[in-house]
Amino acid sequence: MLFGRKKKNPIKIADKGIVAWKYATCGYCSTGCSIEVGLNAEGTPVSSRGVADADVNRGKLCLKGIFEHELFTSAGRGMQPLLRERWHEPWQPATWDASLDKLHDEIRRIQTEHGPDAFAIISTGQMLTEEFYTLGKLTRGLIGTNNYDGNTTLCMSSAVSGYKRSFGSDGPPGCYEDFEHTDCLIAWGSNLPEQHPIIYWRMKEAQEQRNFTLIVVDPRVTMLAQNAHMHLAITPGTDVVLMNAMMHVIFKEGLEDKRYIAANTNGVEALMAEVAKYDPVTAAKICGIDEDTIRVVARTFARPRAAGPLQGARSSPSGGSERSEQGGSHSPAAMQIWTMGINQSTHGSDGVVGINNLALITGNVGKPGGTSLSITGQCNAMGTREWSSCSGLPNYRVLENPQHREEVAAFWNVDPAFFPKKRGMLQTDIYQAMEAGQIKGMWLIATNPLSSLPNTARIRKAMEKLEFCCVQDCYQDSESAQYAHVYLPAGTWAEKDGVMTNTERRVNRITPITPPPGEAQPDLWIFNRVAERFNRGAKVNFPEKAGDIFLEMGRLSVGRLADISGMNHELIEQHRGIQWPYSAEQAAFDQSRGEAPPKGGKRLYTVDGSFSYADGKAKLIPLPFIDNNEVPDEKFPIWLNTGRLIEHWHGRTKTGKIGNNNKFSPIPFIEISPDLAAELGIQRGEYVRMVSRRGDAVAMATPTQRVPKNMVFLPFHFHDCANRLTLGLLDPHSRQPAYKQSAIRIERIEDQTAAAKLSMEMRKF
Ligand SMILES: Nc1nc2c(c(=O)[nH]1)N[C@H]1C(S)=C(S)[C@@H](COP(=O)(O)OP(=O)(O)OC[C@H]3O[C@@H](n4cnc5c(=O)[nH]c(N)nc54)[C@H](O)[C@@H]3O)O[C@H]1N2
Ligand SMILES: Nc1nc2c(c(=O)[nH]1)N[C@H]1C(S)=C(S)[C@@H](COP(=O)(O)OP(=O)(O)OC[C@H]3O[C@@H](n4cnc5c(=O)[nH]c(N)nc54)[C@H](O)[C@@H]3O)O[C@H]1N2
Ligand code: SF4
Ligand SMILES: [Mo]
Repeated sequence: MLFGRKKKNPIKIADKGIVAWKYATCGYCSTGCSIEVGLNAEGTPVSSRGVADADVNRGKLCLKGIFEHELFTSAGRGMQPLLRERWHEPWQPATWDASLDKLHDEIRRIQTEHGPDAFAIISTGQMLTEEFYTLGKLTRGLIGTNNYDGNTTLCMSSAVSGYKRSFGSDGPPGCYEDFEHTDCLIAWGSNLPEQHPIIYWRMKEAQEQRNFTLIVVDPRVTMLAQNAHMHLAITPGTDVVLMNAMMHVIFKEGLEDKRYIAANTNGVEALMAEVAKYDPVTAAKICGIDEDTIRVVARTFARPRAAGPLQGARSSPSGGSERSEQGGSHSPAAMQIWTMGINQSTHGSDGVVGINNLALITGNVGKPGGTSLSITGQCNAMGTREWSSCSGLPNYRVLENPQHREEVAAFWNVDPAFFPKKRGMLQTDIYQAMEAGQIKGMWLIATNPLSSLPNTARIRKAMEKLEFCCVQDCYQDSESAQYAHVYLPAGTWAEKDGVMTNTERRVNRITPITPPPGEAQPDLWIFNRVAERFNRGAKVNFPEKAGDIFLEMGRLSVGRLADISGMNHELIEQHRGIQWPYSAEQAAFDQSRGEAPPKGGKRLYTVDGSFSYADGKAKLIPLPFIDNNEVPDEKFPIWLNTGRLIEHWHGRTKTGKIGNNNKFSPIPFIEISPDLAAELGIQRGEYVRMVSRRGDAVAMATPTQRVPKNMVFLPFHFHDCANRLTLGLLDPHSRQPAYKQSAIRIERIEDQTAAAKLSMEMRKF
């Protein structure tokens, strides 16, 4: 007998008439989920699903991945190249030839008139790796500007800089499987359930099995904090103080791993001398975490099993010894992950070094469950770090090293003297140079600084000053295109062919599922056409096919940290991604064993003395703390914390047009404490005005206990909103902006109708 809904109104899953599924990797976040897109008989993409036998996501997707196929036909896509003489004039449709000639001619004109570095190229973490490599070859090998950088300066540059300072090279040493081996996880400034939902799911599954201790450091009660054994609501921007105090306790109580420190590190004496100043009593006054909590967290991290499960924790159902992958027993392991709460700070690079210090002094690098794992942001922020040449030359080679310059010049057939001898400006510095009139032209590729850089008013002024700007974006309505003289319509995601690298160094494949709309072209095609214009005489080789470019990159990677010489497009797709390093030698060995899946590199630095510094040792670096942030005061008494929501992606050029994403938060809002709202006379659902020293913005008030009384949280996804307010002081090492620490005041708005109208304008789409 049928009951209820089954009988009355059974749910029917619409038959979309899918005849084929095609393979890709999700193009939003760096989790790197394997996706299949379903095509109907007409070849139209109509559905997306997770790939069951992919190790990363095991069949799952989050709500961005599930609707990703809707991008192909979403509103605002660029269909043809556009040209205009001045940025405030109307656009004129143009041919590809005319647009690309214009780009070439303006680059050369500006370089001739003002010097080679007066033209800047800004790239992204959201293209495919073969595209990054090709753009790098074009920029470093033919165009020759040293002011070439990417939006990763807004995102991962603190992690990159911190890894380089500690370990001698960039490259996250851990993997998702570490959750299955760890005894303690500290998450610093990372809202995993919303920003990396499938990594969160992997972590949660592992935690349900073994109930390791989870400690979350975040000024907000995020969903991750709600799930933690301990939530440390830190004073914004002071994580380094907490880290120093934890190290103080670890050394004082003799909890450090002396053998590991002796075999693998330099600098322990200087570190001990510095952290001696950060006793928990003194530190507590700065970072807002009480002294007892500091001690418990330090002990739990250094001795995760001796400390036993924290309050509320169930005892671990499985013992310890079987956790070693090799089958033998291994010591308790503790790991740390972090994201923008650390990187986006004036102490971003130091925060990363502090995390690495904690990992090194307790011997928690390169072992199962013991790692210091930066959770990457954009889908291919890793690919750009490895291959774009933004910060140097391919595969973590640096411009400062003459041997690296020689190697790459010989490989590309260019003159090594053409390469600069040191890295040029980073993106944030490039904007300041634009303001100062040193940079006259710009090519923006897959990034939207007018929405994403701090202090929009200043960015506008800088963009208005440009003699020439080219925007290459899959959407014509990106805010930055307002200031462009040339607009190049690009394909996106699975309209293109190539690979991306995820947070755990897994290289995964995207196959071209559908062509770009109208006359739009894949970014790779655009770079190759630009290259033809600079490569008279075809001196440098630019292969057309992504698969061939990948093999070329493989040859350039032999013996390097990110060795991919054992991979090719087919093998990658077949195994749903392979982690680097994976050398040709390893591939030959794997092949000789028959069908076994490739043994890519799960972890880095797994044996003593294998760090990238010349002596194989990592550096322990003292971190004195100077508070240079903008902090709340009488005039601007509230912290402005900015970040993200699960349903939206950055400036919403994509998710703002997908109904099933946009409906969850179509207008800007703030999380505000009910007590603060009451004090200001603000009701739930009313619009408020936020004022900083830079500007003002309007958002709807949603009272919630998630934020302390002296802080509001504002998602930065909305047009002309969060970054009108942010200051974005730069980290001295990474030049990354402190997006999460600005001071504002909040004002009640009398005329709610006018405010609602303004807020609708901010939704833009
Ligand atoms: N849905 C969705 N997912 C995304 C993205 C997206 O736009 N949408 N973007 C991707 C990208 S590029 C990135 S970089 C990642 C970002 O991923 P996350 O960094 O996890 O996300 P955010 O919301 O920027 O910030 C994380 C947390 O940092 C906290 N925080 C603020 N100040 C401090 C501080 O001083 N100390 C500490 N410890 N924490 C602090 C905030 O309260 C916030 O909860 O997400 C990626 N995933
Ligand atoms: N206040 C505040 N500001 C922030 C942050 C914060 O936490 N708070 N976070 C910062 C961080 S971590 C990041 S990563 C940045 C992100 O900053 P942006 O890079 O500016 O953000 P997106 O909106 O993702 O911009 C990507 C652009 O590329 C286009 N695009 C997408 N795919 C393709 C493609 O395949 N080809 C081409 N040619 N175009 C494509 C999109 O339409 C979009 O216009 O924002 C930063 N800004
Ligand atoms: S978790 Fe990230 S990679 Fe996976 S489906 Fe969601 S947005 Fe895509
Ligand atoms: Mo990011």
